[in-house]
Amino acid sequence: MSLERVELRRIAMPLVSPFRTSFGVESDRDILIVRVVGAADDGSLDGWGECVALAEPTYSAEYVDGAQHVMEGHLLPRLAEAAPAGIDAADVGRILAPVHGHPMAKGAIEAAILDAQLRAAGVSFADLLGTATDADGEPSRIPSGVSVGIHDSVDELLATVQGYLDDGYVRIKLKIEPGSDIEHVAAVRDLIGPDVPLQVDANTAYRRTDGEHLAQLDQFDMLLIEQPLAEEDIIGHARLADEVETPICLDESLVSAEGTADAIDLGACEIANIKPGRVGGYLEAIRIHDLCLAREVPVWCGGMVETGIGRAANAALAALPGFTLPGDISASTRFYARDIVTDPITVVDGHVTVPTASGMGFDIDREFLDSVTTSTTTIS
Ligand code: OSB
Ligand code: MG
Repeated sequence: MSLERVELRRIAMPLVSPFRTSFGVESDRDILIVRVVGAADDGSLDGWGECVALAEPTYSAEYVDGAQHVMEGHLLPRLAEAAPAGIDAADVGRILAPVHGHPMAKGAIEAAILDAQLRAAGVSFADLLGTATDADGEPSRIPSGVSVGIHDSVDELLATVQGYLDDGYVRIKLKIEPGSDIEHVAAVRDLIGPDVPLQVDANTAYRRTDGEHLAQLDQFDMLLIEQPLAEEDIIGHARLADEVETPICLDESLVSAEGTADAIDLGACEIANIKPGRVGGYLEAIRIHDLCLAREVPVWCGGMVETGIGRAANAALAALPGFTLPGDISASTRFYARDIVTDPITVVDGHVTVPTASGMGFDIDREFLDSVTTSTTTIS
């Protein structure tokens, strides 16, 4: 496609309830949406991508103002210069590689271009991946897990978890931090019984010396412990994997296929959380899926509190065969009273049907999007 202009939109989206993790509390999201407008042989085309950077650099180094800044000043000019006549999503990673880091900003641009290309071809992302239908030719469905924030009291936590069980979620993930861990997990395991899959996410809140403490979680028969240690601490995670029986899963540490392969080789990554935004886009996410499948490392699709733009594409990705564990792909209503797409993700019998609308699998609710837009910067 040839790029005519790029719109960088910021939207304000209140969450239905505050979401607390070991790195902070989110009550409202300030989200950067990328729209690419261009021309194809058979007409004009349009594509949308969502940047998963949060408002503050507390989950990773990226944050939404920084993502917009690097797009305007460094990423979009490189695309315009490298491909004045046209751009293919498959080339975006290579063109932007001279800019170090900023995978969330790069991934959002690539996603918007991929969306535009697929829409122009009348093909869905699920068609491209081969995940639109299952082995019986029926529409693919993926199991839906929910990520539960840290609660002040165990009683409040149990009430929230019960609500999600009533909604049908088939897997519970609890956010933990020192002081809100063993007791909280014990109470939830007691509530949900032995058969509901359970896992925890520490978002880097522990230290290398916490192995003995974290080994107390082994008694609760959980799927995994997600990112207990710092993003850079691959060796620490490998040591922890020897000390703790529950599999260690990496999230923040995994930002590329190469790094994921190394973490696996070092014994630090027994399970991988693949988040397309964090690794620089859907194409790198597919490469990570493929290498994990070849190495028999189970993977699941994480979430970044996405709107329907990111959520639809995540669902198509999560139907690939290596995604053997339920992802954090909950209903849009888990976070937002109203979504910016006309076809928000829903959960029926604990499952999400893989979207097959052409492009990345969603259509924008333009009127509602406009109503939540706080700024638009157009680059042409
Ligand atoms: O660590 O997985 C995480 C949300 C924001 C930032 C980091 C994380 C999360 C979640 C929620 O756990 C996942 C979701 O349902 O979108
Ligand atoms: Mg995580």
